[in-house]
Amino acid sequence: MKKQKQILVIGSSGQIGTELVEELRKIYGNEHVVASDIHPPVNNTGSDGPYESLDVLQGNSVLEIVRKYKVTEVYLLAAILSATAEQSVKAAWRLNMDGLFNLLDICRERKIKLFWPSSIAVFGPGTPRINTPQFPYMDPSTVYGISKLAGELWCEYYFQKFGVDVRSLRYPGLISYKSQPGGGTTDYAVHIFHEARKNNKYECYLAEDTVLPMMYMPDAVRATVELMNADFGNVKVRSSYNIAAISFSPSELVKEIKKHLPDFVCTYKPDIRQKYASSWPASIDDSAARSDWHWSHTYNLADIVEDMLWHIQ
Ligand code: NAD
Ligand code: AKB
Repeated sequence: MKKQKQILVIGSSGQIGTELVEELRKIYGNEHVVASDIHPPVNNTGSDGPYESLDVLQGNSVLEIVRKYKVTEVYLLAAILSATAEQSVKAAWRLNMDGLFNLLDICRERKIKLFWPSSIAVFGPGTPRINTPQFPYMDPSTVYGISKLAGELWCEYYFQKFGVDVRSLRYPGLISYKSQPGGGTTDYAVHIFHEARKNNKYECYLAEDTVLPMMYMPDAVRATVELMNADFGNVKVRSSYNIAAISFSPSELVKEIKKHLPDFVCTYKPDIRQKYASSWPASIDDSAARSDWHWSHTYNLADIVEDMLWHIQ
């Protein structure tokens, strides 16, 4: 008989955590998925199972929770995202790196499986922008991207040297309606729906032709669960997998929204986030994920817009 998983999600109150906890509890049962965050969940989400207030930078507290629940699998989501990180460079580096080290060491000691997300922010101005390969030249220009690239290398190191079963995805910009995004460059693609519904207008901080890779949250959550459940031998990339769904620009998104809300108006006033976005890929080659563990996305742009507008009333 397979051993029952005991899962710990760290950073569970955020954009991904809110939905990942929900999905993991559906699959494994509420009591087998412990949500944890330094901030309590919004709107009582996640209250259908155990929740622990936890600062990932306090290694001993993490270890205590791991022991208390006999954790076998951790999803480490606590991080500071690209735009916020640039305003608080040292704090971002500390959280994004020390948080990861705490978990890599605990997982090594206790033979725990670890999921740690990377990002398209690992790529930089010198990386090919179209169909960015799995292993291209990488020169991230944000502290967030640098921390993610360093994190990928540490994951690979802990796998090679200590056998830690750590798995990772380079998420593109994620679109969702259940919680607000946490301070990234791609957040416009969520805010725009709320503003469209509320005010029928939006001022976008990226230029209208800035194409970025994006994904709907249900696809991202499914990819995460599928990667974690893939056979050990099929997980051949131990830094982080490219995964992709769709790519679009703000003006293409606006065009799709206008099919539902014809009076919606979007204006453009690029700010510093334009610089980060311009250094990231426009599209991603995720053939390694597709062939190693059979990743494929479900939602295209029209599906996402329809579903987002339906849920945000
Ligand atoms: P988010 O900012 O919405 O959530 C992060 C959560 O971590 C927050 O709830 C926050 O309270 C919590 N947190 C912060 N400091 C903490 C600490 N010291 N201890 C415990 N918890 C703490 O971020 P998200 O969008 O859910 O992203 C989760 C992960 O996925 C991050 O590593 C991020 O870099 C990565 N990622 C996200 C996206 C995206 O578009 N959302 C894209 C690529 C990668
Ligand atoms: C951000 O914009 O910082 C995130 C990401 C792509 O990592 N959404």
